[in-house]
Amino acid sequence: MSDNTAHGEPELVQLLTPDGELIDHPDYPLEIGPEDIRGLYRDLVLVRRVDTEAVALQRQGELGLWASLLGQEAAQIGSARALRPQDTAFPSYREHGVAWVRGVEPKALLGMWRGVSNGGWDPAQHGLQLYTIVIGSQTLHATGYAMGVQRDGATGEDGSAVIVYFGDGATSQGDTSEAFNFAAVNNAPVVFFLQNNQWAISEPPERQARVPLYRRAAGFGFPGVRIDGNDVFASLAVTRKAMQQAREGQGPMLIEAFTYRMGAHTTNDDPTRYRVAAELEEWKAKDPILRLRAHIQQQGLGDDDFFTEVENEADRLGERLRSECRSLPDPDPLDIFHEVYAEPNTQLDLQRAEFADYLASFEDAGAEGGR
Ligand SMILES: Cc1ncc(C[n+]2csc(CCOP(=O)(O)OP(=O)(O)O)c2C)c(N)n1
Ligand SMILES: [Mg+2]
Repeated sequence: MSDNTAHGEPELVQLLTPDGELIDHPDYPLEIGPEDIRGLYRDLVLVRRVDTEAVALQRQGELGLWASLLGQEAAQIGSARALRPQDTAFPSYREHGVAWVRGVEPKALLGMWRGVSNGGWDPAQHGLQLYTIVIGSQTLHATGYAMGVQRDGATGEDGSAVIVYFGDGATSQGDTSEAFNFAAVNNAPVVFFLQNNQWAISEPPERQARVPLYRRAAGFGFPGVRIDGNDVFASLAVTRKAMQQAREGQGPMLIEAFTYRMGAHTTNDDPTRYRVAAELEEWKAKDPILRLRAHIQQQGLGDDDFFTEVENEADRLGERLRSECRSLPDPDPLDIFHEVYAEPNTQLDLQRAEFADYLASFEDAGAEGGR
């Protein structure tokens, strides 16, 4: 496959057009039945609802912050549905769709963004590591982990592989380049899943790279491909193949999912300060949910009852999340000390005691009738 079309534009693997039409791709066959297609639609709709509710909860003061995945549902759901239970995923902080597929309860995500938990789920149980805010750092964690998987002899046709999610902005971090190189020279079973959502807060990709990001893999000696990130089928089929190749000892691959962050960077951000409304309108026409809905309707894979049931399920989910979020218990302030080391140690004991005294000083002040 050549790197360029005749017009010099990068190729984009697309299996599902914005109109809902299915296109065959010689390298990435889509092996999926009607039940799974309906399942993908349900995932997309429910995850968008989790996101919408979370943004609203933040606006009502119930969450400290939220990073919206609006627009990136297909990239996340497709790639995560390509994983096997024994695979391990390393997320950034916007991977609510991946968490959903890996069986993490949305209320665990809400707990983290509400500030009442330090993570929220057991990484080993879900095959999903905790969210990482330090941009790009998880690419190194994933590569090291993949090298461990390789050394444990856990790869092979029925074995496991690793996937790491990161953003366009993360490609400007040294960590990401180091991870690419380590993965390449060690032939590590890791898939680099880059969601190019066109923005790193207020920085567009043109200010971060002179070449399309997927081509960077070639310089490190492994394949890179750009996919339509709003196409859940492309995300599924390409990730499946990349994970299988990684398991079978063919080393890393970079998948650049070309998508768009339709919301703000986080609830603290106002994107109208740095991007024009027309851009959003252009991407709305490529909405990942609308195109799968169109496909299902055109192919007669689901009737009105199906769509109504998914909508009703989303309503029930929203209602449940609102009440679960409001009733999340506040942790004991000293709990944080339990989460640092597996074994106790003197330094930490001293710090805990000092912090306990500090907290008690407020109670004393209150008892003395102070402020
Ligand atoms: C090492 C580091 N530097 C800077 C930041 C501040 N920061 C938070 S998000 C962000 C942009 C990340 O953009 P991108 O990788 O495209 O991910 P996106 O938010 O678009 O999903 C930056 C610079 C950080 N969290 N970590
Ligand atoms: Mg980005």
